[in-house]
Amino acid sequence: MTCPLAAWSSSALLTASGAVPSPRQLAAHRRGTYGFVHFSMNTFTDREWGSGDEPATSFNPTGFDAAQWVAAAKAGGLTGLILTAKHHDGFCLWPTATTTYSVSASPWRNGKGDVVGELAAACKAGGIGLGLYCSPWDRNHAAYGTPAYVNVYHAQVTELLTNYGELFEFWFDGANGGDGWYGGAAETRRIDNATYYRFPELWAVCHRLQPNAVLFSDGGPDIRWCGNERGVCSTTNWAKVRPEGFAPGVIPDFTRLAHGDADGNVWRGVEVDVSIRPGWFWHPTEQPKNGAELFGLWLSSFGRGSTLLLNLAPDRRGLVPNEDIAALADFQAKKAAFTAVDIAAGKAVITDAARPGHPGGNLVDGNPTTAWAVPDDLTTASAEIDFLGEERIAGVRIDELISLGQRVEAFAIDLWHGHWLEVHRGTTIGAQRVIQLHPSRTTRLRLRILASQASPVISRLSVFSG
Ligand code: FUL
Repeated sequence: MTCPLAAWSSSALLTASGAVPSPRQLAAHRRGTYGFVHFSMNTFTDREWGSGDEPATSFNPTGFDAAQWVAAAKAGGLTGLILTAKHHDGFCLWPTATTTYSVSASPWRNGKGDVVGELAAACKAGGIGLGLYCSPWDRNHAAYGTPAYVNVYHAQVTELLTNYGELFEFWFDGANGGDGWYGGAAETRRIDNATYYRFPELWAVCHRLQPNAVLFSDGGPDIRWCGNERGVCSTTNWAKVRPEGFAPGVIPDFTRLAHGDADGNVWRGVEVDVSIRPGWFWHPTEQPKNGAELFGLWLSSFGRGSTLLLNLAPDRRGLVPNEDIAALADFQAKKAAFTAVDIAAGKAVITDAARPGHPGGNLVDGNPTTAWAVPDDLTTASAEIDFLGEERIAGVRIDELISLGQRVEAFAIDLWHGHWLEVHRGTTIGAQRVIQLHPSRTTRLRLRILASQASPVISRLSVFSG
């Protein structure tokens, strides 16, 4: 005979399905929207990819102020900044022991400056995270292409991991154009992206020295690229992949990078990187995107389950230009206005099924660790909210409880207009799905899960009037 208590417990007990995020991957999802900073030699030479022969003396910001970058980031609601500590030209923004091609050879702060150090201190003071990017490709270094350079590169990354406090992310770029200055050789050097840099060995060092930092590259190992720099990720977005064959600069299938793999065996969420300006670096003739465009990019990246890495481009003073700060502030205002009023919060939720201990009310309790869940044998379900009066509806946010895996394959949103009218149909949900709807007035909203790899576990349903 089944003990009723045991039956209750086993049905209430929620277990993971498929690949799940590690603690640092979960933290990366929660970081949400954060910033990139491209500021280096190229800022002074009006280039995107420096050749590596630009004199170190060209780097000379007149008013560098890392606290101003942090204030700009915060105006845009960015939760951290990832700095190009070294871009492809090889110029190091910190006083490294590995090369003389660095801020130490520049006139800035009489050769005593450290951009990485000043930004680390400013991020800490401002309460936002710090991440770093150190380009594997180095168009300055004479030994580039030989095993000796790879030791130099590993030493550079190790310095950055060791000397600047806690990092939330380390960024591994996949670009390699072949030609460069290379200590004066000025030639084309080809390397095998998959093997040359000894990435697995370096990543083990990163994880040992900075266990909370996620490692980004085209294919991971912790978070992956979306496959474009336009700020748009795929509407079907699985945060899991089959990783074989991917490496920084090695992308066997762009579609799989964009969608992830529905049958992926490891967790690997998408990060969408896009610049506030046409280029990654500041150029005198370029202008930033406006707040509405940035809000659109937020919807097409974060809104599709990804994180958003929005690039800032400080100018030759070493400051984020005022027009960029205005755009960031407008972006933040638009985001805040859209999400300000959650008319679902605390409302009664009627579901067609719920597991004991995981009622529909968990969708609207404001607690990201509780969820509405249905019995194991169900892969479809619906939840309905009555607003107890007519409300303006302009958008919704749905979150899966991804600590237990990503499951939902198809969903729909219906509004009550005397009958149920389907106003949105989507595929994956993942960490979060934010959908802007054509604004309308209604009394009830229904979420239908139409297909799911395992019984759906949904932690949030917000309905925005904004
Ligand atoms: C690319 C680089 O080649 C660009 O210059 C930029 O740094 C971008 C974020 O990544 O691969």
